[in-house]
Amino acid sequence: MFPKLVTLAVIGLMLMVVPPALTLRYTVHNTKVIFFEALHQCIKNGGYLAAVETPYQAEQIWTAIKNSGASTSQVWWVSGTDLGIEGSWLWLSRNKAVGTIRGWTNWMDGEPNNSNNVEHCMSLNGSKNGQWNDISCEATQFYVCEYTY
Ligand SMILES: [Ca+2]
Ligand SMILES: [Ca+2]
Repeated sequence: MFPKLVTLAVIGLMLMVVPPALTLRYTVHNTKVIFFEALHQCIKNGGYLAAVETPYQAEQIWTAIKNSGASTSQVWWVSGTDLGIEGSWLWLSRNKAVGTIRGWTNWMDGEPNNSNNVEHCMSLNGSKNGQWNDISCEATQFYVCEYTY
């Protein structure tokens, strides 16, 4: 009886802490577009430009990128931006601040650096296993969409 209670407690705890985004699926688009075109294309496809809220999601997305066969020297857009308020990062696909879940972020060392005061969109760096870098929203890069089933 006691182990059953523990199991139930663990399942209950998992339901509380595991984000609903576990049920997301991803598509990797190896076509270069600016950030807002990526946002647009994902919506047109019935999804959204991806958010990376947890290490699990980061791993899922990185796996999808590797499976896409693209060179990992490339860069992929995800939906983080600080375009509205410099230094204040949001996921456009979540209406939530970056780092909302347990403060987790995945920036590369020294990033975000808002280089030349023009870097307001988040990209995954293929040469850094998908760690994040802020770059110009006008750069043309690949992108990752997410979909709820
Ligand atoms: Ca910025
Ligand atoms: Ca940067």
